[in-house]
Amino acid sequence: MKKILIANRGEIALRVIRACKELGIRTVAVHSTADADSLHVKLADEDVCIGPPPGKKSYLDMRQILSAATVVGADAIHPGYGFLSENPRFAELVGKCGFKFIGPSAQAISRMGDKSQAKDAMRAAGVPTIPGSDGPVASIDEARQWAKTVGFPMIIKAVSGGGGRGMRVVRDVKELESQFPVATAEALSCFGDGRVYMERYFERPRHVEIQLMADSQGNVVHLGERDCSVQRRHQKLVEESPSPAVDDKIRQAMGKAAVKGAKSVGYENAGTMEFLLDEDGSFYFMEMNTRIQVEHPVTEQVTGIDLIRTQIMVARGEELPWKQSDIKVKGHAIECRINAEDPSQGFRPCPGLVKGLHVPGGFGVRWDSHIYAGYTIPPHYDSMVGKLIVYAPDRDQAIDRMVRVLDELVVDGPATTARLQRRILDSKIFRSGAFTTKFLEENPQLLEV
Ligand code: MV4
Repeated sequence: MKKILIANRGEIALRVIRACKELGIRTVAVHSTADADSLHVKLADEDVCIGPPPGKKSYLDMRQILSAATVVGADAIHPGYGFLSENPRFAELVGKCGFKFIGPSAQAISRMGDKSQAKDAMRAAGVPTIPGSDGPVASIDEARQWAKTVGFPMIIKAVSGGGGRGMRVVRDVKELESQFPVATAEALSCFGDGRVYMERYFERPRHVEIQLMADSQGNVVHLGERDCSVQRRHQKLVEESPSPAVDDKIRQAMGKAAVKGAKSVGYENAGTMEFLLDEDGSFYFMEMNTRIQVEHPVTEQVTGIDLIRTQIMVARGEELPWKQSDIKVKGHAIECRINAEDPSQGFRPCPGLVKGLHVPGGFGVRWDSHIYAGYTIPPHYDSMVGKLIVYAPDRDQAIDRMVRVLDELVVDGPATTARLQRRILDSKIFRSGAFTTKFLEENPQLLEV
């Protein structure tokens, strides 16, 4: 593998370029006209403009990306996260055009993309799943039947949804009857697939996910968990590893279940199994993400393993260099996603000029970002401007370090989420580790300035 095209932008494009440089692989950046001055374009060996600013006309345009890969003579394509990373048709087309897709097979992406089918596959493999309908629910009558066996409260989820989009909680038969048609209509308009399934609803769960890595020889290892319970409207704000709610026993059981599930579907490359962790320590499969995730650095910090480098190595056909027993989680890592959004104005995106920038540094600090002083954040894409990651021997020290670096960070120009994250990190409740996905809903004072 001599040349990789990165079908993405922003910090993840940069992250992949950096891994390629260390492996002696040439890099090709693709970009929209809005990203001509982007750092991923400046740092790549070659670059190709693939269209106008809207994602649909550039980073989501498969023909543009495949043409670019053909013209430059790339061997492989790294999709990053978002955009085409979990599009099975793209993964298939990449292969058909003679390039290696750095990720799982189109079949694995497609199977895990159907949330109901994914759940079936995991249940069949012996992974604990949330009690609910066996497969999609076709009618209100059927929905009522499931409510009788499962019990309220229940949650209606879109089969083609994911990441929290297209979900509806119902607390009694009346709500079920009124919400079921709304949920199916919404699923159809949002995902082009009106099918929904139902589950028992957990009121105060934690979101814990297991990082997986698999090679083409069928070896699968897990790299511990990440806790992503600090979210607002399904946007993660803080992620950490290890989870303060997971002990060695839960970690082992969850890791073993995730590896078993991944093996059962012939999974290859990096993936993440999301679990819902109940207050009593029981966990249930929620969904599998078939891409590298935004929050992968916290796992890299606590395991010492470069996940992007490993993705490229297994895509080249190399065997994983470690057995499960070689992988050790040490210390504690926390990540804050810094978004150019104004929390005092309902998290309104704040694109525009970054007049000045001071990046924090020091022991145990990592900044993964594509921005620089003089950079203009384009309004066409998501508002993440960087990820601040700290590593320390234990959770308390990691929190102290994160508070210190959040104080040091200066993004002059756009409003950012950094001060909110400082308040969260410095709160008693975050420090205690005893919070759930309802954290911000139950502590709205943290959102006030
Ligand atoms: C749930 C749930 C409670 N009960 N399923 C949100 C993301 C998607 N992966 C599934 N999600 C949830 N599924 C049942 N049966 C609560 C959530 C949920 C949630 C999960 C993880 C992180 C934040 C969340 C915020 C609200 C709801």
